[in-house]
Amino acid sequence: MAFSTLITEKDGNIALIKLNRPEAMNAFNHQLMDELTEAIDKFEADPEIGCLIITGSSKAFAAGADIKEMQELSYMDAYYRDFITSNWERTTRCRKPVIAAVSGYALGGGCELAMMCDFILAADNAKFGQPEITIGVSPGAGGTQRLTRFVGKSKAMEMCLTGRMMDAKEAERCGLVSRIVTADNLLEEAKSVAKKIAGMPRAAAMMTKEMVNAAYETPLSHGVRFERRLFHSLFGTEDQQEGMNAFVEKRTPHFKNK
Ligand code: DAK
Repeated sequence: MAFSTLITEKDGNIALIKLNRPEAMNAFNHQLMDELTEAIDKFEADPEIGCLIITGSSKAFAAGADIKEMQELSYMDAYYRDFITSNWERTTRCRKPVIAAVSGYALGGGCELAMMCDFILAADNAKFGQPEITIGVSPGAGGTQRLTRFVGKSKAMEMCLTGRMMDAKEAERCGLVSRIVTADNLLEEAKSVAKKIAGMPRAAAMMTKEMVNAAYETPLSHGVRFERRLFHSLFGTEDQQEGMNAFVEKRTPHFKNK
């Protein structure tokens, strides 16, 4: 599939989606968002793929929505056209695990996209921020909500009200990213983690993703009950039998994603 704002690659059972608008620090225009949606559709439907990675360049994961595209927008345009809403949350609807591999700037919509992924691996040069207020608006793709859930009210409020950027160390300390690797190693490490996830029994991986995500959207007692229901259902899979048999027989399991 040929895209003009993305480079995609299939590597065995994992897929890599690289945002590619170097002239604009990977800022999201309509075309990029449409292509990202199409790429996720394609990889989600591909039965070989068990995990996706979204990444950018070494300089920028993404500097947010394209300000030059937004510049002339009136309220009526934004409202009636449902400005960049139709395809914005595709990442959150992907049922397969998605890793954000962030190097350089992840600002505004870039930070929001990274937070829509299941976890963020950060390069040591990563910088996260919600600077929308400095151009007269506010986060619009979940930044005030997701950042607050990741890092707590005080830090989220400060970042959204001042536009201050957070470096990788601070992001790791406050739980925004799962861990930091050197910029040179980012892609290699992201691929290795993605391969590990893609090698897990598929249903268990997809259901585990659903369970963790439920923690953000339900009271604890509902989340625990939801977890239990899915946990029980995994006993209906061949991979559960294989995994447990292999453990008892002291051999490597051979999962069939069934
Ligand atoms: N949009 C368009 N072009 C951008 C851009 C952006 N967000 N960020 C950078 N560029 C362009 C620059 O204009 C420049 O282009 P030329 O001048 O060369 O033509 C080129 O990329 C290189 O940028 P700089 O020269 O500025 O490079 P520096 O290294 O000096 O600085 C920077 C890098 C990332 C710190 C700086 O470019 C910067 O501050 N960029 C803007 C960051 C920002 O304010 N981001 C927030 C944008 S608002 C929604 C969904 C999403 C959103 C809203 C709603 N819905 C679902 C409703 C999201 C909104 C936003 O993200």
